[in-house]
Amino acid sequence: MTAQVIETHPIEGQQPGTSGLRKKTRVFMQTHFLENYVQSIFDGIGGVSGKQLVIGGDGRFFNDTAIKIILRMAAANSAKACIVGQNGILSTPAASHLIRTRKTDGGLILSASHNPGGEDEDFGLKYNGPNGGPANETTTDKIFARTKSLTNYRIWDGGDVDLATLGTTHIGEMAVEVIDPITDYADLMEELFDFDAIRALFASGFTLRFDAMHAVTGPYACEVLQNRLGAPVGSVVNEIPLPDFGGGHPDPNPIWAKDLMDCMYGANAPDFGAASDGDGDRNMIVGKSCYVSPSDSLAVLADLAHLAPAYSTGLAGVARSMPTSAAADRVAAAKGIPSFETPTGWKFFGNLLDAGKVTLCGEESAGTGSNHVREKDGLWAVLLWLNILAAKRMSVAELLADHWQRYGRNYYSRHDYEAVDSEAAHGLVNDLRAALADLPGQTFGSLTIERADEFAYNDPVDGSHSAAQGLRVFFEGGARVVFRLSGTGTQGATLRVYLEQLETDPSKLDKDPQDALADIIAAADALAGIRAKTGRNAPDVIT
Ligand code: VG1
Ligand code: CO
Repeated sequence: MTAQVIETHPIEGQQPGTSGLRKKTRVFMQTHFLENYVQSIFDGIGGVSGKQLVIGGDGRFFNDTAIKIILRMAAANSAKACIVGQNGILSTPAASHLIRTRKTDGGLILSASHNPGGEDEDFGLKYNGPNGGPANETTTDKIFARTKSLTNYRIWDGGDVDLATLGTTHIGEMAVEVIDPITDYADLMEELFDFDAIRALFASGFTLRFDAMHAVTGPYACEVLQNRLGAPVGSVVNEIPLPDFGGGHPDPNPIWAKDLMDCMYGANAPDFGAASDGDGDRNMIVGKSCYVSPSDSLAVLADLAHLAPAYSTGLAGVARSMPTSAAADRVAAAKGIPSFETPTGWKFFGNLLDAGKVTLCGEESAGTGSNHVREKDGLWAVLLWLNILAAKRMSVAELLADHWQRYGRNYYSRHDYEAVDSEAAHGLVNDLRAALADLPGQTFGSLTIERADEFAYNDPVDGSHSAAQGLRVFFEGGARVVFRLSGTGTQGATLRVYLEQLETDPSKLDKDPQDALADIIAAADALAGIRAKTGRNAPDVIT
C-alpha cells in the first residue's frame, strides 16, 4: 500500500460560498470532484505534511464514504494524525471545540447544514482553521484558486478505516484516532452553565421539547438535556440522526420545524421548545405560544447572559451579521459595550472573538454563539436560555415582553424566494444596485427613503475588506430592508429579503410581524420589482 498520484484536471464551480462548498450530493460523488476539492484545501492551506486535523460531519448520505476518502488523501499528503468522530459524526460546534482543545491545525467538516440530505439532495465540505473557526476569505480564495490549477491529487492505495471502533489505527504513517464525539462537548457545556440550577428547574416540573430533526444534535441533546440535566426521556424527539434526516429539511424555523410549532402553540404545550439544524450549529427557541425570532433571541441573551457562570462578569462586546436586526445593538448601547456589524457568515466573527472584542455573536438565520468555540452553537443557545429561565423563573413570553418593554421591539422578518432563475435574481440585484444612488428622497406609501448603499466590511482586526455583502435601504423613522442572494443554495438563486422596523411605543409591541411590516414589505416589492422580476407572487419561506 502506497501513496498514489492521480492525474486530474480542474473542475469548474468549486468556489466556496457562505459556509464552505455546497453542491448536490451526486455532484460531490462525480469522479475526482471530492478529491480535487480536498487536495485544493490541503494545497490552499500550505500542505498538511506533519499536521493534525479533526474530521467529522453531520451524518448525511455520503458522510462516511467521503471521510474515508479524505483520510486516505490526508495520509498520502503526509499528515501526522487525524482525529475522527465515531461513525464519522461530529456536530459543527463539537468539531470546533475539538480543534481547539486538541490544538490541531484545523479540521474538515462535512455538512450542508440546513440543506436537505440524501443521494438527490445536498452535500458540503468546509475547512476550519486552528482557532476552530471557518476559514477566512483569504484562505477560501487560495483554496478556490488552487481548484483552478490542480493537475493531480494524492491518495493512499487501500487504507480503509473502521469508523465505528474507538481507538487509534494507522494509514501508512498517519494515525487515525476515532473518538467519542459527545463527551468533550458535553463537558464543555457543563463548565459554562449552572447545571444545578437547570436541574432544579426540570425537577420543579418545567417541561421541554427539543426537536433534533433527525440531524446530528440528537445524541448531544440526549446526553446533555436528558442524561445530565434530568429532563425526562422523550423530551428530545427525532433524536436519531438519519442520512436523509427522515426526508425532512433540517432548518430550525417555523416552516421546517412545523411539528414543533404546532406542539408549542397547541393545548398542553411544554414550557420550552427548541430545534437545531443538520450540523447542530443553529437553534430555534419557542415558548408556549411564543416564537422568539433569532434576532430577538440574540438580544435577550446579550441582556441576560451574565446569569450564566461563564458570562457572569459581563460581555466584552456583541457582534451580529448585517441583516440581523439591531435589537442586540440596543442592548449593547444600554450596557455601554461595543457592538459590531459583520457580513453574513460565521467566518467574519472569528477575528473579533480571537481578539477578545466580543463575547456573543449572532445571525438572524438562527445562529447564536460565544467565545467558547468559533462556530455558532445550537445546543449552547438552548442551554443559555434554560440557564436564564432557571434564574428568572419567568416564562419565555414574559421574558420577551419584558425585554420589549425595556428596549423596544425590532419587528423583523425574512422573506426567501428560493430556486429563482439565476439570471433573473442577479438582474434584480444589479438593477437595484444601479438605482441605489437615486433612491434617497423617494417615497413608497407612507415611507420615505433616507439612504441606500451596498454593505462592505472592513475587518477591524486584520484590515481585510469584503465588498458586495448586501443592498441596504433605510427609511426615515428607522425601518430597513436588505436584499441579498444566498451563498449556500445549490439550485438556481435564493433571494433573501430582510425586513425590519423599530417600535418603541409600549402599546404597540404585540402585533404580528407581517402586519407590523406590511408597508415595508410593499415598499420592498415596489423598489426592487420582486414579483415582476422573479415571477413569484409570494415568498417560499417566511421566517
Ligand atoms: C445562510 C444564512 C447565514 C449562515 C449560513 C451558514 O447563508 O443566511 O446566516 O451563516 O447560511 O449557516 P446564506 O448565504 O444562504 O444566506 V449553516 O447553519 O448553513 O452552516
Ligand atoms: Co448549520
